[in-house]
Amino acid sequence: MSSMLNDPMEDGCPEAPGPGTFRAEPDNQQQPISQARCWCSLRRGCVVLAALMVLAGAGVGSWLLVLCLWPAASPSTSTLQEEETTVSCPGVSSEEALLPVLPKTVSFRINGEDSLLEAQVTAWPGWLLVCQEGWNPGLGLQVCRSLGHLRLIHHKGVNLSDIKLNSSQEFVQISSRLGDLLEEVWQPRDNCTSGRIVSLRCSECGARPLASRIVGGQAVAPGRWPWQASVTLGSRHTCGGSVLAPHWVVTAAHCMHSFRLSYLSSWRVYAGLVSHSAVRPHQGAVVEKIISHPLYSAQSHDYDVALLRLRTPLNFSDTVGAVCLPAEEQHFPRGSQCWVSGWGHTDPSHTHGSDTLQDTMVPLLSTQLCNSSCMYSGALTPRMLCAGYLDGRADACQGDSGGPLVCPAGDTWHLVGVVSWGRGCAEPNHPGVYAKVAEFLDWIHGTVR
Ligand code: 4AZ
Repeated sequence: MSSMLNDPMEDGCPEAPGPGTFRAEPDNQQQPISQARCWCSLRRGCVVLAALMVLAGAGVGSWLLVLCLWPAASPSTSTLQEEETTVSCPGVSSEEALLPVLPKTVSFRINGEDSLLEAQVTAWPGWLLVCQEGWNPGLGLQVCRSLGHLRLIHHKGVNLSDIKLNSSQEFVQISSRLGDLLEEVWQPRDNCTSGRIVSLRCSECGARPLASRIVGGQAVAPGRWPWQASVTLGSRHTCGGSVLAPHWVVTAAHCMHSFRLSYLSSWRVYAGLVSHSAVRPHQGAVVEKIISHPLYSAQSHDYDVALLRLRTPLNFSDTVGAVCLPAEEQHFPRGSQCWVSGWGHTDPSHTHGSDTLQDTMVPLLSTQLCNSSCMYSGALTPRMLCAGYLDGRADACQGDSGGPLVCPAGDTWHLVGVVSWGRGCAEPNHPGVYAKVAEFLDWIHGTVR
């Protein structure tokens, strides 16, 4: 940075010749006429020459000046350099380039006790109820998934005459000719020809029924993160995990890879747990199947996700529940206040994890910044994201791996990252790196189907 803003004169740029360099000879009134005339024309010549030299000097000077100042004066070059410096040196400036958010053509929500499906279409004001004509179960599953739910639970048609409606309420109809492209089939209407609209229930996720009882501090009370799981090998906590459904937990592939020679039957998953000392070994759910992402790389940490299928389903309650996946095209911008939780080391110098579940808020960082030369120098792949602090204030650590990084959207929590790796823990300029769940949605849906 400093080299870019150096005074060009200091960099050996020659000084422009100033007016003081030229001086006319003093007048002498005591000289004879011819001599005086001669002296006079000589003087005139000198003046003309001096003027020419002044002009030439000024020209050369300004040319040199433009040449030396050019890099700093050119607007396009300076913008480029500022951006690069900004991104590669967070110590100097923590401003990052804003990521573009792509426009969506249709969004959904499920409203009220009747679970009525509503759609919002680009360039059309308000939320539209969805007519039943053209509806099919495949669309129901797609809508549930696009909202971050794992499954479709129930869908049905509701008579418009059975519900109270605003007189200005508008509708949207599904055009059958366009097949099942979620983005393109929604056409606004004044009414539904069938007189029926769609009611949709997706699998529950992302809710914290007991969250209102939390008063503050770092102590994690039961129910604060109901999707938090502890993945154990024998009786030993090895990694965190997140509950997606009664039979499914997502964790990091490296957790499984490190112990790939262990017996499948030695793995257990505990949910609804806060303190490990309160665990009864038989309470854990037996792991029936470990499915690591087929593209996982132990060298690069790329594709660091694995799914655990449980032999018996978890009992959902106030303290055990599923987290939502990221909704389609849901963008959590840099600075989003997300939370990471786990039983990992509370001090990088410690050799054991924490008995009680810990959590901390970590803001999302842009991958551009995190991949800069001051941080991870390009080690992040598109399947990774960073969260944490440049001053190393708080971070995930060993034993938190596989656990959740969740971000709120209203009252609903979405699993944005899976604790994956990082240089040390809470080291300045080395924030935590997470597997980016949004990149694994197709693989997760395809696997748990
Ligand atoms: C680990 O070894 C680990 N600071 C997890 C997270 C981080 C570093 C190491 C991030 O499981």
